[in-house]
Amino acid sequence: MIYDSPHPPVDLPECSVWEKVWSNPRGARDDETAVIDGPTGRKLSRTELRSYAQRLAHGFRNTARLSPGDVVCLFSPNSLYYHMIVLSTQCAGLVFSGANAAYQPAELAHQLEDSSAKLLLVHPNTLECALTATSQLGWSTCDQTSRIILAVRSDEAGPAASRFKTLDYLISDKEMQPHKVADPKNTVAYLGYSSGTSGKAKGVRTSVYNMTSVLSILAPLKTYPHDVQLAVLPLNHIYGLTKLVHWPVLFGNPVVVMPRFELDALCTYVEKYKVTFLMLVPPIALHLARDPKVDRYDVSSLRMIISGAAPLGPELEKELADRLPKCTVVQAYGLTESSPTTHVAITPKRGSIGPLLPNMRSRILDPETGKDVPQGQQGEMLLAGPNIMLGYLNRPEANEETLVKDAEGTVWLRTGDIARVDEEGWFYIMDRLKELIKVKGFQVPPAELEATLLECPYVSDCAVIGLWVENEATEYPRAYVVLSPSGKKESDPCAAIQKWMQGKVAHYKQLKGGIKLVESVPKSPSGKLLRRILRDEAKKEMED
Ligand code: 4UW
Repeated sequence: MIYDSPHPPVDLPECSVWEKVWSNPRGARDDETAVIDGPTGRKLSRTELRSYAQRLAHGFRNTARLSPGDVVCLFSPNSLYYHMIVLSTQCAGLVFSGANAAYQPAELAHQLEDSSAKLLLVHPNTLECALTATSQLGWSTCDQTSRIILAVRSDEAGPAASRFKTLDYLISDKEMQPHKVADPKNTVAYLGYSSGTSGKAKGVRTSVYNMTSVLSILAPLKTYPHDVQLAVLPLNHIYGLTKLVHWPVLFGNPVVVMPRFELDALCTYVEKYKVTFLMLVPPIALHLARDPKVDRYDVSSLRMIISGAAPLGPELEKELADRLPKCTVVQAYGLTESSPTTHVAITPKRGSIGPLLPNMRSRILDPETGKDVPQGQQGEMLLAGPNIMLGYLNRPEANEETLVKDAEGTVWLRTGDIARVDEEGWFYIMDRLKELIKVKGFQVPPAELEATLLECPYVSDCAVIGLWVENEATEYPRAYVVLSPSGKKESDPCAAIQKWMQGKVAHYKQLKGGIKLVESVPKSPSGKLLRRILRDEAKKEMED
C-alpha cells in the first residue's frame, strides 16, 4: 500500500536555489540580522549576507575562473561565513560540497578526489589536514596556493595569510547577477557524502529542484518573525545545510552559529540571543534533559526543539519535554539522499518521526519478500517525492540498488530503515536494515572502518558494528578483530590498535565501543561479512 502525506500538496517552484532562498515570503527587512557568530557576537544583516554572497560569486566566476557545475569544497567548522559561501555557490551556478571539519587527511582526500573539487576553501584550524590531504592527492605546492583559499577574512587568517589567499581575494567589488538555472530538475547543486545502505561514503547528487522542493514541503513547520535559530549541528551535513543555512534565510530568521557543541556555550547563546528554535541530535537532547548545568541559564525563550539524525527514545523525548514545559519537543527524519527532510512531527507523539511532509509518498515492504506489509507492521521504508536525490555520483550499481522505478515510472528510494506506520499515518523508526552506524548523528560506515583496520599491521581480519550506549543516547563503533601474527606479539593488542587508529579517521569514528578479539568473523559462504550476527550478539550482551 502507498501512504500519501496527510498534508495538502504544495506548489513546487522551478527556479534556482538563490531565487527561492531570497524570495522572502514573510517580507523581512534588509537590515534584519541574518547570521550571528555566537562566540564573538559579530553579525551579518540580510543585505550584507546577500551582497557578500553575490560579490564572492563574482570572484568565483571571474577571479577563480570557475564555470557552472564546478565543485567547491568547504572544509571548515561552522563560522560566520558558512552561509555566505554556500549561498554564493548557488548564485554562481556552482556545486557546493561541505566536508566534515573533524575529517582526517584520508577522509578529506576521498571527498576531494571523488567530487573532482576544483577549489578548496579551508578554515585556518583545518589547514594542516587539508595540506596533508592535497599532497596525498599529488597537489604540488603551486596547486595548493592556487586551489586552496582560507575561508576567513585576511585579518583573521593568522600566519597562514602569508602563504594563502583569503576570502578577501575572492570577494569582488562587483555583485554577480544570479546565475539562471535552465533545468533545475537535472542540475546538481550539492554533493554531500553518505554511505547509503552499504559501502563507503558516496557523493549524493542533490539537484537544485531537490533543495527548492524541500524548502517548500517544509511548509507545515511554521516559523514566526521572532524566531531565532541556533546552528550547533555541523553545517556541512545535509540536516544543518538545509534547516540551518537555507531555511532560516528563506524565512528571515537569524541564526546564531557555534563552531562545536559545548553545553555551557549552547545555553549561554540561548539566553543571550533569545534562541527560540533548536535542531538537535539525541545526545545533545540528552544533555539538555539531564545535565544540572542547564538550570543555571534562562532558556525560557525556547519554543521548539526538533531531534533527528538518529533514534531518540520516547522516554528521553518525554524527559526533555518535562524539563522544558513551555517548549514543544518533537522528532523529524531525513536522509542525505532525500535532501533530507521527509517527516516532521509537528505536534508531539512520543517516539514518532511524524507523518509524511506534503508531496511525499511512502511504502513499507517486507525485506524478505519485497511485498507491502499491512499497516501497523514493520518493514523497510521506501520514499518517493520531489526531494529524492538524482543518484550517487559515478556509482551505477549503488543507484540501481537504492533507486527503484515502479511500473508508473515513480522512483522510490530504499532508505534501509525499518519503520512502521500507526493507524493515524504517523511513522516510527524501529531498526536499521542497512549497515550504517550513527555516532551522535554522524555517519560512520562500517565498511570504511573495516578497510582502515585491515591496513593496520596488527589486524588480519575484522568486522565493525554499532553498539548502542543507552546513557549517552548514541551508538559507538565496536570492532571484532582477528589478530595478525604481529598483533599476537603485542602485550596489549587492543590498545595498540586503538592507538594506530588515531589520526586515521575522524574522532567520532574512533572505536569507542571497544575492540573484541575473536578467532574469526562470521561470513556467508560467498565471503560476505555477516555483521547482523555480531549485532544480535552485542545486543544480547548489553541486555544481560
Ligand atoms: N530517528 C531514527 C530519526 C532519524 C534517524 C535520521 O546522515 P544521514 O544521511 O541524514 C540524516 C538527516 C537527518 C535529518 C534531516 C532532516 C531533518 O529535518 C531532520 O530533522 C530532525 C533530520 O541524519 O542519515 C540518515 C539516516 O539517519 C537515521 C536513519 O537511519 C537514516 O537513514 N535517522 N533521522 N529521527 N533514525
